[in-house]
Amino acid sequence: MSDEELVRGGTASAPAVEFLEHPDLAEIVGDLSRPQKRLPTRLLYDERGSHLFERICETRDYYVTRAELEILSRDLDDIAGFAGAGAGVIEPGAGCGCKTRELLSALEDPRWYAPLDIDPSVLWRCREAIRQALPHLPLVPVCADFTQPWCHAGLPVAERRLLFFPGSTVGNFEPVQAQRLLGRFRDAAGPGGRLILGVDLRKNAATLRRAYDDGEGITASFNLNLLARLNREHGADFDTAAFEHLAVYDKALHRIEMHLRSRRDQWVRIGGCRFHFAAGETIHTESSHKYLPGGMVALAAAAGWQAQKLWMDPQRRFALMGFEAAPRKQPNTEVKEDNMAATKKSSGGRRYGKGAARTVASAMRRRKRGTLKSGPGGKGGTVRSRKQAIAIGLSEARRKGAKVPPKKAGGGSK
Ligand code: AVI
Repeated sequence: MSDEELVRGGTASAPAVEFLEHPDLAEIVGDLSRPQKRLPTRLLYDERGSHLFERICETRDYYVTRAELEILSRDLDDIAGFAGAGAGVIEPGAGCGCKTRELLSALEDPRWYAPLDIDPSVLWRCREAIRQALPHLPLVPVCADFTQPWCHAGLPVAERRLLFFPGSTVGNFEPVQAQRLLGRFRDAAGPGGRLILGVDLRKNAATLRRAYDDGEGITASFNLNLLARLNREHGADFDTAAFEHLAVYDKALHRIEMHLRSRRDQWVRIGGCRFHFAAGETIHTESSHKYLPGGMVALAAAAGWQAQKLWMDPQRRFALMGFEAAPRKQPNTEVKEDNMAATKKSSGGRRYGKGAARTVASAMRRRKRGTLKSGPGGKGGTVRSRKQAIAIGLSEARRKGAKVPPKKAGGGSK
C-alpha cells in the first residue's frame, strides 16, 4: 500500500471519496489533516454534549454561569430598561433558554422570542420551558447554526430587535470571526436594534484552567463525547479511552484551549481516511477567548455596535455589555465623507473643484494621524483644529492651481 493509500484509506472496502458525501465529514477530515489537528467546535453540542454542557454550568469550578446569573439578577431592571419596550428577542445558541426566562419576564411588552440552536432536542426543551413560564409570548424557534448568515431570515418584525447573546459564546470565536458574527447580528438587529452580550473577562490562568478542567470531570466527558459522536455518526473508530482531556491557557492569545491528547501512538479511521496520532499529540477542539471590556468595545464598534452599558459581577470575572446598532456608514469612506462635509460646511455649502476637495481631505487625514504641521513650510506645531486643517488644505490647493474661492477678508487660519 502506498503512503497516499495508507493515509487516505483508499481501498475497495473504504473508498477515499466517501467523506465528500457529508459536509461535516469533509470538514472533519480537513481539520484532522492539519499539522495541528483540530475538530469543529460546534460538533461538541449534540444531545449528550448539550446535556453535559448544562452540567458544566453547575460545577463549582466553572464560575462563568454563576457570575453571569449574579449580574442578571442584580441588574435585571436596568438591563430590561436598556432593552426597551416592544422588543422582538433573538437568542443565537439559546440552549435551554434558562437565563432568558428571567430577562423575558422583566421586559416591557416583549413581542416575540426567537431561540436559535443547532441541537433540536435542546431547542424543544427551551420551547417547552418558555411556554410554561410565559404562555402568552409568541415563540419562533429556529433550528440552525447561528453562524450562518441566513438564520435570521423570515423572523417577524418588531418595534426593535434585541439580540441576546449571553454565556460568553462570543469568546469561542477567533476575534476576526467574532467581529464578523457581531456584524451579522448588527444586520439582523436592524436600525435601532440592541445587543446584550456576555463577555468572560481576563483573569489568572489557574482559575481558567480549573474552570475548563473541573474537579468532577464533566468538562473532560464533554470534550471526549466529541470522539464518541464521530464514532456514532460518522463510523469513526476512535478508542475514546486512548485520549484524555486537556485545558491549556495561551497567555499571548488570552484564551483557554481544550484539546484531546492521544495517550499512545495510534491510527484512527474516519470518512475513508486513516489518521496517525503520535503519543502526546493533540486535537484542538475549542478556544475560549477572554477579553478586557475595552477590547470588546473596540471589536463590537468595528462590527457596527456602539457600547452603551457595562454590568459586571462584584468580583469582575464576567461582564454583560449593552450595545446599540450604530447608524450605517459606507465602509472605508468615513474619512473622505467627513472631510468633504467639512469642506462644504466651511464654505457655506459652496462647492470646490475636485482637486481642492482632495487636498483638504489629505490635510484632514494628516491631522488625524498627527502629522499635519502649521506655519511656512510645515515648520510650526502639530495642527489639531479641523478649521486650520481645512485652511491648510485650501492654501495647498491654491498653490497647486486648483479651483478655490478667494480667502475672505481678514479670514486667517486659526
Ligand atoms: C459555550 N461556551 C461559552 C463555553 C465556554 O466557556 O467557552 C463552552 C465550554 N467549554 C468548556 N467549558 C465550557
